Amino acid sequence: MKKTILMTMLILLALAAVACGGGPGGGPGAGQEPTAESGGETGEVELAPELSVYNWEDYIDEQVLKDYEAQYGVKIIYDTYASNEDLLTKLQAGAAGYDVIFPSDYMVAQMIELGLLAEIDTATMPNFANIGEEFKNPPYDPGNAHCTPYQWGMTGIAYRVGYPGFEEPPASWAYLFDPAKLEQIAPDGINVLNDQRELLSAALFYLGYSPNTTDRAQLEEARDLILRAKPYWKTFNSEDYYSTLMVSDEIVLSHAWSGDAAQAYWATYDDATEDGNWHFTVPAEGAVRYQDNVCIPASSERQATARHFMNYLMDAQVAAAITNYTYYPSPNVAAEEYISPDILNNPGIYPPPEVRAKLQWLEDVGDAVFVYDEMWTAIKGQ
Ligand code: SPD
Repeated sequence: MKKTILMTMLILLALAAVACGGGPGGGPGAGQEPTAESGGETGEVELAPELSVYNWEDYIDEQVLKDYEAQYGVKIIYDTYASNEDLLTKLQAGAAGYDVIFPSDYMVAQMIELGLLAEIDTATMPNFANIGEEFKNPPYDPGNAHCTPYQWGMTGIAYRVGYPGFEEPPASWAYLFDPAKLEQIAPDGINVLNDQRELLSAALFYLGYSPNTTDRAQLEEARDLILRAKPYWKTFNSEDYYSTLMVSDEIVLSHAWSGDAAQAYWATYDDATEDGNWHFTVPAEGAVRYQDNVCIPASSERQATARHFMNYLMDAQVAAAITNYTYYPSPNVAAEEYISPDILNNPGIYPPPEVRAKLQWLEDVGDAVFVYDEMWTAIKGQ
């Protein structure tokens, strides 16, 4: 398996370089003995003995965490969540104790509005210079006053290559919602993302509406479309669907995030055919593009250490190691020389302009969020 070996070598090289170097960014603070955290900025901070990190499932190379622990003596307490809304609920409950979180674009805006995020100053983070201009100063967090970009991606359809029930590629949301197609495919298994904005967006795109609509009638139409299709879907899973459902052929089609689909592709890659069993396509009606971010809850009591960890994640070699593991594109342009060419040149991971043109960001919908919540309760409750 040539490509896997190549990728493993790149990851090892990147990690060895981090281990031998003066620390990510080479900035001061590297190699300091940890003590109880004392204020200060990234370059001067005395690090806390522990840091609580809360991320999406399978969204970081564990070796990156181990390297940080070994290099800085900070023990990372790591936990995962399934959706932006689950993360929000945990933070609003107030008892989480998390120091670093990874919300998506629209959720960053919601959290800022609710006062849930701490402010940061990227001028104190030398590795922020590694982030591409395209990803800085996003509308949902002007001036990156709260968060730094982590990884990005797109939402589409992952499908089992060679399955006779659909044309290839099945580039339409009709494969999730059209009863004629569902009748044919459902016996072999369909999964949808267990994510309210994502699933409602797929339905809204299919109906020709904006994924950010605040029109109640349109949202009710999307809800009803989903409820009609729901009996045909085998699972609602956005955490481990690619490893437990796709790779094992429990299903033939999944609503999917691009990096997760790429993981299934590589997990089933066959040297003989030089292909994987799972491909990814972006529906013609339009699809979501997202940017996940590294942020610090306002409630964190270890904010200086959290900022130090944020800076570490933006090191070029660390960011490359993460992308080489997750298969999600990195906003870190300095990382590109360390990212496997198989990933950089894969249009299912780094989309070409004609695909990018079909993608739309999810935005904070203001008070309409309560209508989205209501639709989601109806969808999951029936
Ligand atoms: N397995 C990691 C999935 C993280 C994907 N980001 C979610 C974006 C939601 N709009």
